[in-house]
Amino acid sequence: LQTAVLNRTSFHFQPQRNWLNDPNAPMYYKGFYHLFYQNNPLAPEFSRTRIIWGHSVSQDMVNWIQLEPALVPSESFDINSCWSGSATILPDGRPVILYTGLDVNNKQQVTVVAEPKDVSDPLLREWVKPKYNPVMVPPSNVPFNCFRDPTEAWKGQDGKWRVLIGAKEKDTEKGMAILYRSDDFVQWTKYPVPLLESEGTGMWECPDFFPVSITGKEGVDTSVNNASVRHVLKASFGGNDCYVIGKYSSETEDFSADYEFTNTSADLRYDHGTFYASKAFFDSVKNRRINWGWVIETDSKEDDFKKGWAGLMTLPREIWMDTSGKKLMQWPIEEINNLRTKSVSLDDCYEFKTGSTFEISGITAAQADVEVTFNLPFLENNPEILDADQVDDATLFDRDSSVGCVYGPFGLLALASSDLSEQTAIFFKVIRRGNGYAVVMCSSEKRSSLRDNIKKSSHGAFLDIDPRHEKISLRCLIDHSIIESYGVGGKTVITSRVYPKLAIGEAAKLYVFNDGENGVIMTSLEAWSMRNAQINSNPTY
Ligand code: DQQ
Repeated sequence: LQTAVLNRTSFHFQPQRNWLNDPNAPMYYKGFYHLFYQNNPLAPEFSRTRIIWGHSVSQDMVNWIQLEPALVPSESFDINSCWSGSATILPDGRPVILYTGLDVNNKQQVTVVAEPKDVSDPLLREWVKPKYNPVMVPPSNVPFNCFRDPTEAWKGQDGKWRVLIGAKEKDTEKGMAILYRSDDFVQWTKYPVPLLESEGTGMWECPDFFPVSITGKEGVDTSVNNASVRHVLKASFGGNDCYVIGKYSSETEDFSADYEFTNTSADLRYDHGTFYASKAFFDSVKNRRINWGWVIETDSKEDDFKKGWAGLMTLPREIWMDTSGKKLMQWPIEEINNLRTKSVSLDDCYEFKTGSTFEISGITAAQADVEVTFNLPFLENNPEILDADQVDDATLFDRDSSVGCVYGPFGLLALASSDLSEQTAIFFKVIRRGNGYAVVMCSSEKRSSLRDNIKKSSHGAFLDIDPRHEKISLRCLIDHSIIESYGVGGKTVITSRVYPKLAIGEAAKLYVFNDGENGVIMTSLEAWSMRNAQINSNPTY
């Protein structure tokens, strides 16, 4: 039991107890950031019939105050659960929520509107469900239980509202985002063709659709559409949050994406680790777009009952377009840095010869933020070495294999015990590809815990950089049972859940390591102990 308690996080969003899944309807309103979430308030497991909307508010998205639940099953259209949805701020400043009700009719999925009871309350404590609900029911080409998760609505050039609903076609595995339009947010008409669809993905959960500026880092309001933006469509399927980028016109209702979803590792992903059902919003206070995802537990149901809680939110991540216009970048919002306290830094260059490990002491390694940069000695192309294409992903992402590696594995060992019998390795490998080099970034949970009944994955992805010209940098946010790793300024992100038995509290250690055949140079390292955030520690109900 003690170990389970020590696996609880200190600066990640979660309710005090019981179950959390998807983030819902993030928004800023009258001085407060609001975050709602899928919640079973009665047990640390998903409920098939009574999911509600938990609700918390914050002024910095770091410290949160829990409020009463915002939406609970109460009417014929949502009596079996209030599932995911989104908020839209209307032009007059009033927020409105669209969510998925599981209705009295065998849990058919319908779309429901909810409005604040009192718009002068900045905390938006009470929500009402007008009598005209539901406002959408599944169309005939979609199964009754594959029609859910309305996006935030946006306004087209003609002034009409648009919204997407995640769906799947009847009798096929074709996933789609169905478009609805409305003049008044009450009467919604289905547009004849989906905004996007892909064969073979299965149901699209929690779609998200928003513009991203191609001229800078600043975010834009969801209804903005002009020559300086491209649109991102995200869908959650196959256990991953995948996205495509393209050009959208509200006049023709055409979204031409650069490529299609394939339901393979070729799809662009927000995060290559444990991460699902994310939702973004435009923060008008700081003109940025921020995204949150749900991180499920990867221990057992029995462990969840021992802990008394299950499910986390990632840190809020700012997202923007990279300079190529083809990929998103992500980075924890700057407010997270306010939790940084005691620090250690190394500015000299250190060479890490093969087989070396070096402890970063002087910080609380179980609750830390660390940034490290590596430089590789001159790389000469050696055609004798295996090409990346000759090495399968399982080998590439394996912490204990250096097959085909010019450099690596090298990186950090987080939440490690002093004998290294427990360690989560966040590492890089450099391999030859054609006339150049490819870099992979991985997070290996393989040796993360001596405990059994825990899923221990090896997550990995290609980092699109040329190691001959760019440094390899890594930022890891370590919080007891979660490690969020950001490669090269946020080009690739991997989230891991781990449940150490020895590497807990003061016993947890942090190391830099190089197991590769060739030495690598660490050019900088800065690490901080992180303070506890106030996360929903107030409730009495
Ligand atoms: N979670 C919700 C659904 C959504 C799924 C139910 C995604 O609305 O499709 O809790 O995790």
